Amino acid sequence: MQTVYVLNGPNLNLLGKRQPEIYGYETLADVEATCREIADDAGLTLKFHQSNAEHQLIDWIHEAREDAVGIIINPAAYTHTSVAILDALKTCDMPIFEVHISNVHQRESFRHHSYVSLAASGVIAGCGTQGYELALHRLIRLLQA
Ligand code: CA2
Repeated sequence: MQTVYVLNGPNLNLLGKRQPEIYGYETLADVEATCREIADDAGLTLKFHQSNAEHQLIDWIHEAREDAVGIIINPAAYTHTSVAILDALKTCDMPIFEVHISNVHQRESFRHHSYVSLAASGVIAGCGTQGYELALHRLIRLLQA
């Protein structure tokens, strides 16, 4: 079975528990359950992870490089700071989708720039947690093409 990685960066473990006015009421476990349903229906294996540590996210990207057909990543604050995550993603020869729950372009100017976008096939922002589903559907479409 083909494997897809969904990776989540720092503080996203708090999803649904703090700042619902920005990030909504769904928890990361809810997001994982929805992604798993979509992946199961498409016959894909889903690896879903969250870490607050940059090196851990990079290690998972290296893993994905070896055994995945696509990556969906919400790098959270590392989006705006991490050349290391960008470099890791650039070694992956597969579709990569960057997801942001909030509309980063409507927020502080430091959130307007993304290093990760340089490696992304597509970017989804401001669609709430549904952004993960949209990215997964797009990835499935690409895999079936
Ligand atoms: O909108 C997004 O998905 C972000 O990637 C979320 C990051 C932020 O730094 C980016 O600029 C945009 C922050 C993730 C923090 O997640 C929390 C979730 C619930 C409560 C508190 C933080």
